[in-house]
Amino acid sequence: MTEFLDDPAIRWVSHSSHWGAFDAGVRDGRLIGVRPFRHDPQPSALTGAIPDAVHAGSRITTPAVRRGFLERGAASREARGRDEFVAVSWDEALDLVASELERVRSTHGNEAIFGGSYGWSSAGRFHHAKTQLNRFLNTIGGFVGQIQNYSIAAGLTLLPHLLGSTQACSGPVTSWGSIARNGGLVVAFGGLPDKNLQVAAGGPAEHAAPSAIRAARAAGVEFVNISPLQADIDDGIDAEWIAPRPNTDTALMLGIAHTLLTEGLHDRAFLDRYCVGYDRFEAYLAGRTDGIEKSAEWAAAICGIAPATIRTLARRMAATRTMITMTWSLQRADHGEQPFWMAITLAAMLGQIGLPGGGVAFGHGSISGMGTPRTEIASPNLTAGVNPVKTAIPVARICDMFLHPGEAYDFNGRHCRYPDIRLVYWAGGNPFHHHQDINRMRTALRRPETFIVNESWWTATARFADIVLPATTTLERNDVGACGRDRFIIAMKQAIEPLNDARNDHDIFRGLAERLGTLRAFTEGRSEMDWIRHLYETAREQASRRQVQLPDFDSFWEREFAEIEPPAADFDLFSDFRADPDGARLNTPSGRIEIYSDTIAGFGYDDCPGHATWLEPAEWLGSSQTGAHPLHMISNQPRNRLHGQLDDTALSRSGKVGGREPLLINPVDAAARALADGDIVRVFNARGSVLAGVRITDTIRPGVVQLATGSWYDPSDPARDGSTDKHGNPNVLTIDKGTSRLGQGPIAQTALVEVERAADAPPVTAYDPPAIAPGAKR
Ligand SMILES: Nc1nc2c(c(=O)[nH]1)N[C@H]1C(S)=C(S)[C@@H](COP(=O)(O)OP(=O)(O)OC[C@H]3O[C@@H](n4cnc5c(=O)[nH]c(N)nc54)[C@H](O)[C@@H]3O)O[C@H]1N2
Ligand SMILES: Nc1nc2c(c(=O)[nH]1)N[C@H]1C(S)=C(S)[C@@H](COP(=O)(O)OP(=O)(O)OC[C@H]3O[C@@H](n4cnc5c(=O)[nH]c(N)nc54)[C@H](O)[C@@H]3O)O[C@H]1N2
Ligand SMILES: [Mo]
Repeated sequence: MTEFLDDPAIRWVSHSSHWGAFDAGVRDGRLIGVRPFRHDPQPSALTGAIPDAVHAGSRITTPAVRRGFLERGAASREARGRDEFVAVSWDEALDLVASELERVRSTHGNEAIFGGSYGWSSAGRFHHAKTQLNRFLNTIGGFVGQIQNYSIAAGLTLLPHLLGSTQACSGPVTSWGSIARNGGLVVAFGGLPDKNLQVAAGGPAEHAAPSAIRAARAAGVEFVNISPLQADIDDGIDAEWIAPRPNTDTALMLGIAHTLLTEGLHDRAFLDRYCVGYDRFEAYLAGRTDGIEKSAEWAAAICGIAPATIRTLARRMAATRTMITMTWSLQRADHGEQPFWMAITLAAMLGQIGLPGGGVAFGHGSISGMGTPRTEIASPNLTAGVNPVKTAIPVARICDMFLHPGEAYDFNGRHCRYPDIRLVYWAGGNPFHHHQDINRMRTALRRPETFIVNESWWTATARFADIVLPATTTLERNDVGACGRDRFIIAMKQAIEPLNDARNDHDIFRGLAERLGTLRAFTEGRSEMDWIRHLYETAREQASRRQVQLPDFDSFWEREFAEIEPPAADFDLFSDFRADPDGARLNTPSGRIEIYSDTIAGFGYDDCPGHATWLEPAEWLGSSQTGAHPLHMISNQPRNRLHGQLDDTALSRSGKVGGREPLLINPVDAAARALADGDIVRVFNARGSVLAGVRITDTIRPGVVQLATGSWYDPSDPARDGSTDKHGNPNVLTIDKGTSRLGQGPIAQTALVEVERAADAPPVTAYDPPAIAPGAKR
């Protein structure tokens, strides 16, 4: 990289991304390299992949319409994902989209338009594609949306009932500084994977967590990594590794709680003063309600950890200042509410919630900035406005909605009905990346009459659309980058001209708003730079009301970043509640921590009762289904990408095995199948099959395999549902079901599979753009 840094012909342009801020090096209208933001102590390698992504062959080069849709409209929807595309002009494409929107809203009403459009979009806060789409749709009468997110759907729904807010999982949470100064032990369920700490929505300009974790270790804090994967805590931290069966952490924690109870190590005074419902939980723990004591032996039989290990850990947690931190992944599993509820219950029994460096939190290992909180101010953000349509579905119930219009479902105490969707518009998300059971989704996505996608690359979602509109990448436009968990606001300056025929999402919706007569409401008369200035100045004004001074817009734009001073003090979650439980009561019905929730119990859900409970997941290593599919698949976040973003780059490809996503497998399981490192295997279950490349390692628990998310879905026969994905997208294998009737969250971490050597290994073609026929009228 260094040889070009001094080249005087290179122009360096300030920019940012979900994985960090950087300067983009531009020569002759091309992005040729990046150099990391100078105030970033540990820049992510992901920024280095940006030039590859921007200039990838998989960029969409023209507005395109599926041939069947062009000729026969909605009647051709069965051909979605099978048809060829025809190139059209921007005017033709926008006319067609506008007339489809008009047709659907005048015939069926706005409740037939699905604009939830879940997805991370880009870091720039003005050109945030999903918000631009939602804002535009609001001007034409609204749309059906999605609530919660794929990351922490169950947690976001559960925690307000127990703790009165979502803060314990959305942050800020207890700071690493406090843990270093006051803590003794960090028990990390799901570990603290450094791969995840590269990322935060809107741009982590300062990657502060990895060094803060190392500093806590250097200060003498000890770490326990409770995860099927040893690599979930960096080697340098020297953590003890306890590897339970996946999705059995609730049973493990019950075993720990039982030890605390029988050895009198639980804090009765804390439970009495700060919590409600402990006695009802204790009756369950001790087996008074169901005749089963949740002893260490009972837990061991479920989670596969020796009773002595469970007891030792319980005593150690009680003997020192302990922080229980849990990654979000644990609630992306069947009954994912339970591990979160049980972690809170266990922390309450230890009596350390609200003490410096102790207690419980969710996500220290999930995303940058969770344990390195900054002064709380609002970031620059585009608002979507008011949606006249009040119907929104739990985020991960999209396919149920398409497949079962009008049907009833339960959600967080409410009885709801799925709307009847005719038109789907996606911008800034990739359901073929994020949603479970892709083969089921292929069927579901053929139900609506019209499917429109704005994308920069030919993702599987774009390939499944009727109308595809090519969007610019951030480097092709001006914006402001800001993340609610980071101290820096970054000027994202346009580095290159829009490539090919791409347009900004904002300009796409401007063109549609013009056609539908809502231009003024959509743009409010502002240009791109007017908007960026406006968003920044609004945030600056709000900050100054909280005694945080930011430079004016012109100074910010010239200096290229604005900095919020780091907070002087450590932060401890719930310290105010601990100091004054009456004055700072929680926003729960009791004002206390609800170990037993009357509200949730009152919903009468057998899949989410009134206190933390061990409930068998739909599939797990203790189930009867292990005969045909004996391995539990973990599909966690990828190290070399953000979800599906950046997959078409040398960096992401460098991590693959034989061009496929690596499948981590224990030597015992590999030997039983006569597999060697580097083999291409077929990973399968009743829902589908994918090819992957074998990586044998004893850093994974026997019986568990790991296949990270993000390799672009690449069906060997795109015309047929159920054909093998050649590339290793785990969502071909995952289950499309809600965590429970409470949270209805996605359950990607619950899936059994079998693995065998692949009979043949056709080449990966996911990055090859589809053939596009020239349009007649061009
Ligand atoms: N099996 C399994 N599945 C999972 C998970 C898991 O752990 N396991 N995790 C889940 C989680 S936590 C999440 S958050 C989701 C993530 O799911 P998504 O957020 O849908 O994944 P991304 O790949 O980030 O999709 C963003 C898309 O927006 C496009 N894009 C970027 N910038 C722009 C732009 O300016 N304009 C337009 N129009 N498009 C743009 C990108 O090219 C990309 O295709 O996945 C979920 N799915
Ligand atoms: N590099 C990179 N970083 C990312 C992302 C990315 O795509 N790439 N995505 C970002 C997003 S959108 C999100 S929401 C966060 C998600 O953050 P997380 O949900 O925390 O991320 P994961 O990597 O899915 O899970 C963390 C670890 O939990 C372990 N685990 C899985 N199931 C179980 C279980 O049942 N029990 C136990 N004890 N451990 C289990 C896995 O081994 C896994 O490595 O990550 C963010 N960070
Ligand atoms: Mo996420």
